[in-house]
Amino acid sequence: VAPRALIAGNWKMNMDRVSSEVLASALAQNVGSVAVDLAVCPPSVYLSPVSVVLGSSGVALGGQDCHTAQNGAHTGDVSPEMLADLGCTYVIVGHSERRADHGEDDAAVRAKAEAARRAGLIPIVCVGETEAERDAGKALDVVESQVRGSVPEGLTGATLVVAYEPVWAIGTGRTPTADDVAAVHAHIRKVLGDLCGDAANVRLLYGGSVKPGNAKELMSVANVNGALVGGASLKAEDFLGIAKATP
Ligand code: G2H
Repeated sequence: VAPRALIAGNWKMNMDRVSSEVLASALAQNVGSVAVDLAVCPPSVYLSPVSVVLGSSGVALGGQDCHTAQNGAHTGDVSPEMLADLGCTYVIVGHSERRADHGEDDAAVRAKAEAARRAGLIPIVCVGETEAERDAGKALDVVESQVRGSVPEGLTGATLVVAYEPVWAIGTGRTPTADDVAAVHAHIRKVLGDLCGDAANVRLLYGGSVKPGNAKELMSVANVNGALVGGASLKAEDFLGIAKATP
């Protein structure tokens, strides 16, 4: 049996306080109409108001990044314990925008994933090849090396989510073919077999230009257990449309 799908919204650096609350409220009111798990990852400054609006609706909350330390002299950073304190269940680590903008390598991402577990959070570990790497026929090798370098050993389906996000598909409107996604996800599942006791239960999300119009095809691919959604997570109708298209 495949794990229950997770549709997670990565709001990135978008929204303001009021629009965050309006969006969260719409999701909280409609979560009962979808048969998948929903999560939203707002900017850290809006976690608290969004948490209040989500309440006990069942829509989960996540951070977009975390530091490795619990506290200390780290100006501007947020610890996983702080995210947990605000009611987060998840934290995204190693998003390609973090890897590119903040020089995070696999070792840094892995340390963040370990810190997330220390705080009781479920890390959503992101991996994905660049366009040049895909064109060179290296997509599977690159993704395998990112998974081996970024995913701590010993996690389980209950404590780990992995998101495959081809860098060239992020925010571009371009997506890989279903066959390409199937090949990468099958490979990630196989590699996780070396790292996790129950790799079959780890949710593998696809991310990169997921929209209501392509969700059915992408979410029906073998070994795809949900989506990490950026742009289309900013409108309740689109986000719920993706959730409804997910088996
Ligand atoms: C990929 C995705 C969300 P978008 O980064 O993580 O963003 O759906 O806008 O391509």
